[in-house]
Amino acid sequence: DKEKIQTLARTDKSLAPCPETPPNLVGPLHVEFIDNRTLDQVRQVFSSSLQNGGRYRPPDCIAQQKVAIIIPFRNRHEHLKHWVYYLHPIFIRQQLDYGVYVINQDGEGIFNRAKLMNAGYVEALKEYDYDCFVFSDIDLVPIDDRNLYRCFESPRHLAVAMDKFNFHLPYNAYFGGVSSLSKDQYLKINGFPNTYWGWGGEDDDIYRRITYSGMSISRPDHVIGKYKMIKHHRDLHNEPNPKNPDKLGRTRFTMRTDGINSLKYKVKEIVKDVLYTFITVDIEAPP
Ligand code: BGN
Repeated sequence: DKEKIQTLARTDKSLAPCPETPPNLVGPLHVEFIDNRTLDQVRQVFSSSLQNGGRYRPPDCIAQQKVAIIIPFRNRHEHLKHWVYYLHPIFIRQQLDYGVYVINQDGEGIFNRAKLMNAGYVEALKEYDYDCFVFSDIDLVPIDDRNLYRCFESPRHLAVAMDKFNFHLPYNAYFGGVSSLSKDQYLKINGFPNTYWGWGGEDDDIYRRITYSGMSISRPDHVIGKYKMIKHHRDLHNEPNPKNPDKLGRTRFTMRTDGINSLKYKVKEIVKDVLYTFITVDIEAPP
């Protein structure tokens, strides 16, 4: 069957590495979040090209990197259908060996984006030997497929030109939206903080972890790094947290004890859709 053939192909030494620059990229994309798109339609489109759980690898070459795409999530199915519709074809053209992991926060407690991303890192590694992790918000769709969803010499910030910020960085140290870190880079910063409940600051904390660990960040240019954000109202239970700015002032002292080495959560359910692996986790959120 299909799985067996692909396993054979992988061990076949005659299969060459994929080229450094994927040959089938098209550049700028037309992206429109139309109302009548449905998840079922999108499933139909990709059912023959993806393996269950939102997995794919190029059939004719060995991918440059094994990439886990991690999406922190709660109550955003309206966005998920657009995200998978646009992102899967991009990943396929980029010749990634990849899997999409939607990390769903269980319950109605306060949201915690960075802790969900830590849980996604652990869960993805239980499944496959990923060497690169792309962390993406569910509402951000790149509008140029030359923006490669892989890892680089330095941790990478991919969402550099979002429409909501007028296609500019809101500030130079901005690291929000979409980013990528290799396994080594992620471990070097002790992963992400688990203690930023509610909106704001966790991405700035991650940026500081990177610089305090002696690394810098890389970015695509402003033409390739353009993004469209799906418009939405602020979520329930994700208010800006007034404690977070102070917390950020202590990152240097807390980052060695608050991170992947102190992560605690429970898996409630894992559902394999053709488009993604949907993992519901209990992260012990305060009410
Ligand atoms: C910043 C937030 C980021 C957010 C960007 C863009 C904080 C920390 C307080 C100093 N930082 O202000 O988390 O991604 O805006 O919206 O709130």
